[in-house]
Amino acid sequence: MDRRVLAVIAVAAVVIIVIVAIMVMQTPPGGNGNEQLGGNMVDIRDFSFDPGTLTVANGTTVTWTNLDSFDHTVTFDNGPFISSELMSRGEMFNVTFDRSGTYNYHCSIHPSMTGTIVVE
Ligand SMILES: [Cu+2]
Repeated sequence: MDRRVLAVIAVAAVVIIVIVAIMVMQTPPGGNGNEQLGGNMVDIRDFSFDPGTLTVANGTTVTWTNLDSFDHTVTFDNGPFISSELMSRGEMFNVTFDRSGTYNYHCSIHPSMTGTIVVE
């Protein structure tokens, strides 16, 4: 009886260790995914795109969020991807990048606001 209990405890311990190991491996180094390679979020704030250049894997959906009190757009300089409508504060815009390349974009209201998505 005691040995069966010990066996159950041992199996449970192994399962927990495996789960923790998987969680640790899936956590990107550095924590906050916003500003590092591999993130997929661009904040729009203070009349700029942050990060200004975002590198993503092919197939990634990138989300822009307007944190400014002013309207902005995400408008591609050229290329196959659709541009956003006017984005008010708090609005989000998604684009799924399904082909490799470097895509420059800007805000159609404030052309000095520019950003780049690099799709690997
Ligand atoms: Cu703007």
